[in-house]
Amino acid sequence: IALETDLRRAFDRHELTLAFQPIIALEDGRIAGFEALIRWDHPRRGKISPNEFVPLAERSGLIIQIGQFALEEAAKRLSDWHRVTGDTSLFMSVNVSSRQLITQDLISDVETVLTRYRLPPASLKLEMTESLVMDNPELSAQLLARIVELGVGLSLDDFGTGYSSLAYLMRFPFDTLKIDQSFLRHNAQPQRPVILKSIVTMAQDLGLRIVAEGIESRDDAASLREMGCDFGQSFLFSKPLNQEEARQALLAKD
Ligand code: G
Ligand code: G
Ligand code: MN
Ligand code: NA
Repeated sequence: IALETDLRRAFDRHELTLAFQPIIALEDGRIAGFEALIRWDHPRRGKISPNEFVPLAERSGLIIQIGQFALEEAAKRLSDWHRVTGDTSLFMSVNVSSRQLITQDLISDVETVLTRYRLPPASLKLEMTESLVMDNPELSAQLLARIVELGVGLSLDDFGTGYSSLAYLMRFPFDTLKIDQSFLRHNAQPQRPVILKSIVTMAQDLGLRIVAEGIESRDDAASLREMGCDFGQSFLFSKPLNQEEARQALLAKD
């Protein structure tokens, strides 16, 4: 409860920021886009992980305001980076939690930032986990369909870890699948290559783009690329960056 009070105050005092982790095209190593990740630097406790405060924000309802902040900030940064690089295919993926989809007028918020920052709709992606649509699958499917109608991308995060991963692909209009880190990080299981290959093949056959998270070695990056995996997102390529570092990384390319 104390932390919840702090979180509300943190929001009012602008202690929340976004970090941006590059998403790399495995084909040529360039930065194809970023995932926006919320950060809280608590005045006394230091950095607090979103794994800790996002669930809290969901319970208290503050996730609505935090989500609007993240969407707005991410869109603003993306429009700046489109301008400085001249590359409007650069994309930004923003995490959205279930509570936001159901409670917030997410669709009009998305329309607002697309217009305000004159973003090509396809350069904005919303990223969600499988647990997202558990409570209200009918409504979620309708809302997600309207987001897709705007031309905005939808990524299924943490793919392969929930029991209903495959059912989700049939039910909801995702265009990108993010392979969960646990398939790559600290994973030397003998079945791993077969499972990765199957996921990539299936995703390709479904016409989905694929991001592999948590790639640990150049060898893994190379074999994923050969399998047909489009993108990698991991510390191997880059940690999450602040906005200035991200801008520098974009301008430093080639
Ligand atoms: O960046 P880090 O590993 O600490 O992120 C932990 C988790 O927090 C990730 O799974 C991510 O999906 C989630 N997260 C990060 N930023 C946001 C956000 O803006 N909104 C929501 N709902 N979740 C976020
Ligand atoms: O659940 P989600 O995929 O949104 O979580 C993304 C989080 O995973 C980011 O906060 C990021 O810090 C973290 N992350 C990304 N790449 C790596 C990696 O290679 N190793 C580890 N340990 N964490 C990573
Ligand atoms: Mn994510
Ligand atoms: Na993930």
